[in-house]
Amino acid sequence: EFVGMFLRRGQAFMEMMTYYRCALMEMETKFNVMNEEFSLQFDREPISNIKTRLKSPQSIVDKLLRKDFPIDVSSVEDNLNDIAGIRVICSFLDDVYMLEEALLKHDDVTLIEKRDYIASPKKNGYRSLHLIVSTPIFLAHEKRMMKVEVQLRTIAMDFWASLEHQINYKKKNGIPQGNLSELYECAEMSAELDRRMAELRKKCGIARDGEKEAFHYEKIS
Ligand code: 0O2
Repeated sequence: EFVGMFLRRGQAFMEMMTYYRCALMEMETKFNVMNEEFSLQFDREPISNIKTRLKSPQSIVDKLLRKDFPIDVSSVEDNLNDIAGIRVICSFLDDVYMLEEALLKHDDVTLIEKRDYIASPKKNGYRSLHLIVSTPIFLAHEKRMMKVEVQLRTIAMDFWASLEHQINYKKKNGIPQGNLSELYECAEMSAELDRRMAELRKKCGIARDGEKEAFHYEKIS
């Protein structure tokens, strides 16, 4: 019913979703450019995969209702930060923080909020670095600032989160209470994998510090 009401004000809603889609395109390009540059310099790709998603109208309305916000377009823009989401799956743990630093050096990207679930994993074991950033899109007659949720995680973190999402996250009949510790142990195992792969990388020919130094960004303007 609410979704119908929302969508009847169709034009404004469609425009807003188009702007978020454009913001995702801009953000995806930023990460692709960083990956290309790094790959050219070091013959190694810090990004394994990128996924983007726009929140569905139903989930937008559900979230507005849940949080008691008005159901209209400006309320979405003011109150919700995750309409446009980009997930950047990184090769190694260091790459997560290297890409965060590189992104935040872009002078058209402003950090609004940061949640580091790698430094402080969620109770169930979920790990990822979440950033809410604002970035401009350039339209014919205006520049619009758009919010994007960026999730940075390693392949191991994504493995756990993708499977947990299927069997437990927000599910009514998720994993029984008694088995939650096993889920947590699996998250610990994925964290251990990240640590061991980072150690192995240090031992191979690639000088991590060399990469880091050479790829240290100055503020780009
Ligand atoms: P989906 O289905 O992935 O789109 P907020 O109300 O926004 O302030 P929220 O939404 O809880 O708080 O923010 P948080 O904790 O930063 O999580 C946002 C997103 O992170 C989720 O989006 C998931 O994509 C992911 N996430 C967070 N916790 C978990 C978890 O325990 N397991 C998994 N698999 N993913 C998680 P959505 O929209 O909730 O879900």
